[in-house]
Amino acid sequence: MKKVAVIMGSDSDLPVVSKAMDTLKEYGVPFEVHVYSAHRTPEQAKAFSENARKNGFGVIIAAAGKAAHLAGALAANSTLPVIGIPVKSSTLDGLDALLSTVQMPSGIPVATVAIDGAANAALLAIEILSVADDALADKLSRAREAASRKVLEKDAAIASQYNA
Ligand code: RP5
Repeated sequence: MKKVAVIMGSDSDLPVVSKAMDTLKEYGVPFEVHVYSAHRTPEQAKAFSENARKNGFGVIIAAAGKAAHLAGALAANSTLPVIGIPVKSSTLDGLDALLSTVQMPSGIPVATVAIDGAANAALLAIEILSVADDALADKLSRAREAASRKVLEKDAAIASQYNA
């Protein structure tokens, strides 16, 4: 199976990003984690993304806050799918990072999840890998069914409490 790269702009992003690692572990998807910054270590970020495909990666997740250029910078140097996580780390509540991550110019896409949406970033990466992996696709379906059952149980509990 291809690996998922999880790159964060700073170790201060880890509390948010760790949810992506938890989700990848849950699905048994191999991953590698690094701290590379588009601004503070641009050479390392470039070298990583340039070599990511030949190093066995299938998807890159990139998390950054403030003027969040990391996902775009990695996407500029790789044709692998890149998923951006805007991190809420500033006085602007993450809106700065959201806009910096999502507003990519045509030709260099970044699939952007919600502010601090690390679990969804991992799920989207898993869904991408599942295109070529039936066992992974089955796990995803089973998880969706289990999540639906939980909501239906909650519906039944609340409905029985309030409905005549
Ligand atoms: C971004 O700046 C990082 O991704 C982080 O969210 C933010 C603040 O970084 P630190 O100053 O906490 O290292 O590049």
